Amino acid sequence: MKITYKTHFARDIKAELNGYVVILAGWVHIKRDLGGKKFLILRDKTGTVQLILTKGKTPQHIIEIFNKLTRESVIKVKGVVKASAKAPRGVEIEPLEIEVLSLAKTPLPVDVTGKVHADIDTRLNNRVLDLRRKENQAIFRIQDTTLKAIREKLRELGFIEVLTPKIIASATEGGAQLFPVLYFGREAFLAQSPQLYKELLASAFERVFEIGPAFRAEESDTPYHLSEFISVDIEAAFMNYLDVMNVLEEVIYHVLMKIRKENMEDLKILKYEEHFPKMRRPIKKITYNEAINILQEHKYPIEKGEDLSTPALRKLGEILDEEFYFVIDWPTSTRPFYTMPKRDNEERTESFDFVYKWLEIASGSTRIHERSLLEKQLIRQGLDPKNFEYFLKWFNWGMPPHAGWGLGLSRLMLILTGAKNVREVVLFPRDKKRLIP
Ligand code: AMO
Repeated sequence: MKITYKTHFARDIKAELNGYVVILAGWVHIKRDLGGKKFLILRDKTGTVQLILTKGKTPQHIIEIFNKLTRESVIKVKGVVKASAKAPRGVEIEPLEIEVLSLAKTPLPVDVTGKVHADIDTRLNNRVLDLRRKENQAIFRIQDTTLKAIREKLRELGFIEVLTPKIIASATEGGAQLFPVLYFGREAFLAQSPQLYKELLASAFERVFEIGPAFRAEESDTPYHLSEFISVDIEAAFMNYLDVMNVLEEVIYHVLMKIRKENMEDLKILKYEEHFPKMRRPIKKITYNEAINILQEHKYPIEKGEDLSTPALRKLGEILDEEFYFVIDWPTSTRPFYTMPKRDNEERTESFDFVYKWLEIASGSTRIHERSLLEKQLIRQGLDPKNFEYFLKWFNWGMPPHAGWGLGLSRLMLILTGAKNVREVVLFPRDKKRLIP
């Protein structure tokens, strides 16, 4: 497609184009003035290319524009491609015209070239500039491949993409982390998860998925929690928790393959290509009881019934020596009301967490599809079935057995990029302290 502002991207400029006139547009990445020769590194979404200005050869008005240019200014350049052994990538541009499209102020609040280190708060305060750094460009290209691969595999497996409301009437994942919303004088909440809607949709479409925001008023300030995150959710009728674990394995395996194929350069930019996750298939499954026994055998202080904290999972991951594993059959008391109890032991559920080394990436379960059992579980958790009537009533008219999972996209991105904090892999993260930018 022909556009007004450029004929080529930086990456397209190769020595073979020697002598051609091209038009480029982008940002002033670096300026270097050596007197007789002046260099400008121009950056666009594909990388950088060098412009060379030579005293006595380059027209004087172009040299004057160069002198006034500041870093991160936006320019359009018409110039001649020159093959040159001395230039980066063996090619440079001799400008014939430079048009300044937007002159940047000085000084810059963060360095885009990556030479000057800034802490994460400074970077997030200046996020739009920070996102121009090549590491961030790599992270969000990997995210793009990830989203594409997830959609591709789920569609191949017969799921359709749906979008559910984010302003809702009641809690699904426990009440404490709800964000209240004043909804025309009534009480409403931001959705913690699409849980109830995806279950209802499974009774209409059998297999659905959603990639959308989830909101949780997270008090805890950790590298793994945000108050708004993107949740990848599936729900499938006529599947149980074992089936949807298989779906998850297929999806994650496909994502890993796709990134290896399409984002090798990005993994190199992030110096992560050697540490990129490897999946042993089928993924190991251990029960919650086995996990507790293993931890106790290794003198880790934990009792049956307790949740597995991050330190407990760290220990477990070390002992198991697996990158990916499932912990299955969790105690009923640790799971939400909609989780199906096991047929032979109602103190345990048909549920799982999907863990990478020690980080929970996803969780899921078989769901209860019988109204009376659902009501019993609501009451058992201290909830009033009356408040869930808008959900429960649909169980009167043909709710199939179903199962599903929810996966935190930002946590998945940590293991796909090597980043250590979910704030690094979210464009504009939201946490207790941060509402802007
Ligand atoms: P759960 O509450 O375990 O399950 O959430 C699913 C996954 O979402 C991610 N996650 C978070 N990511 C970032 N910040 C947070 N505050 C945060 N909270 C959760 C985690 C987690 O594994 N409805 C069920 C899923 C299901 O059974 O289908 C649910 O929401 O990666």
